[in-house]
Amino acid sequence: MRFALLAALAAPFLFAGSVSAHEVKAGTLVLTDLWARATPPGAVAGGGFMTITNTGDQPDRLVMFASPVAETGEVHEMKVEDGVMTMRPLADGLEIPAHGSVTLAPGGYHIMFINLKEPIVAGTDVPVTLTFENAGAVDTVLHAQPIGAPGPAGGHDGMDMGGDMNKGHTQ
Ligand SMILES: [Cu+2]
Repeated sequence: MRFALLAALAAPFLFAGSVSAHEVKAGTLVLTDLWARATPPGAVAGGGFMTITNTGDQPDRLVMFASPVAETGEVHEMKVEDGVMTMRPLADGLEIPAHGSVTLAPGGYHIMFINLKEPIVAGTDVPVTLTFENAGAVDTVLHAQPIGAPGPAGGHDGMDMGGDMNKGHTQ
């Protein structure tokens, strides 16, 4: 009986495994909706996304990203220039304004896994380290969503972005 009761209690948490279930606090920052997009076998790059809210009076910056599943990581901006979707590393990092929030999402800001050592598999948690100028290094996980998933912030450019990512980072 006790086991059955525990199972019943646990079930809602198990099924609440959505991307918003997990929240990370670091200094004045709160990280939510932490997710990554699954990659097909052989893909060299992948994208990670989240919302970062700054409750403090000082701006902070996401300056570095690393993960054991990739050789390197970069903080990227994606936008349309002259009708072409391009992306580039943010040399000074990504600013999180004081009392503001920034959402990393497909088609916009993202963290980029470069030279993946293994595919990102949907349903798994991908370990990452995010380094902020003020809040310091934050170790957490991204919940991997299916290939092409638009994620919690929407977007319909899933497959296009995957193609661009591969082109952008293949020598
Ligand atoms: Cu990128």
